[in-house]
Amino acid sequence: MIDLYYWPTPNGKKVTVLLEELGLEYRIIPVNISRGDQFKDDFLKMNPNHRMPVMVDHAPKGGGAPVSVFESGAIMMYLAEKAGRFWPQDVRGKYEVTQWVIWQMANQGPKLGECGHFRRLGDREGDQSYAIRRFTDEANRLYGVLNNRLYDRRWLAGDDYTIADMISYPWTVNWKLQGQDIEEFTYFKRWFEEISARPAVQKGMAAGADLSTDVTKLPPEEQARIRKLLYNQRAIPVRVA
Ligand SMILES: N[C@@H](CCC(=O)N[C@@H](CS)C(=O)NCC(=O)O)C(=O)O
Repeated sequence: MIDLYYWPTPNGKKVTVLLEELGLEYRIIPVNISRGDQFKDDFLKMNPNHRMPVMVDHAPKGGGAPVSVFESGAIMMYLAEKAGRFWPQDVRGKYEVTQWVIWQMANQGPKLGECGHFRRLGDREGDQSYAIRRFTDEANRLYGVLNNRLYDRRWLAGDDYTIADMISYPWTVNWKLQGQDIEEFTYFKRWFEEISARPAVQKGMAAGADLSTDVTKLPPEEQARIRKLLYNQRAIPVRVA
């Protein structure tokens, strides 16, 4: 059985999409990041970076103690390798996919995350026009990278649908909120629509939908509490035994 420590955000949904595509049985353990579950001692033991998702496989290949993995990209590699699907293991195929998984983790996820952050912030922290322009342009550049890649191939790694596509998809669902126009990116749009139509993707994207709340509908004091918890985080002091 796979335990997935999860909250319904794009980084979590990458993993539920893959789990649904693989048809693996899994159990969602909610990590309410607006309540600070990511800072609890038991969670920090699994992920010192205090971020969800984390996966624990209680039946790893070869047996033995459960295997715990953090970072969505590493989790997806683990699951695809275990299942022997969506990540070829011959040297060319493997790195064709791996480079896009790393691209997503190092570029698309972090930059689109900042783009959303500054576009949502409003004027609470003063003038954000430079940051908004910087990250909206960066988002545009990244959609261009996908569009160019998909101009002459169906999927990011070529003919086959892989974890490279699954990991890059959830962050693109909010293209409008990231200040982008999907019509500018014909080849990306074709890929986006093809993935969106997959039943397993729809199921994975809906996982834990009952957990999420629309923060903008919460009372102002509650919104301020959540901002205080999530924004401007600094180092956690060492827990001395
Ligand atoms: N690179 C990490 C990023 C994970 C991440 O940023 N998770 C966010 C939610 S999308 C989180 O747990 N945030 C908690 C916080 O900001 O305190 C991954 O892909 O797993």
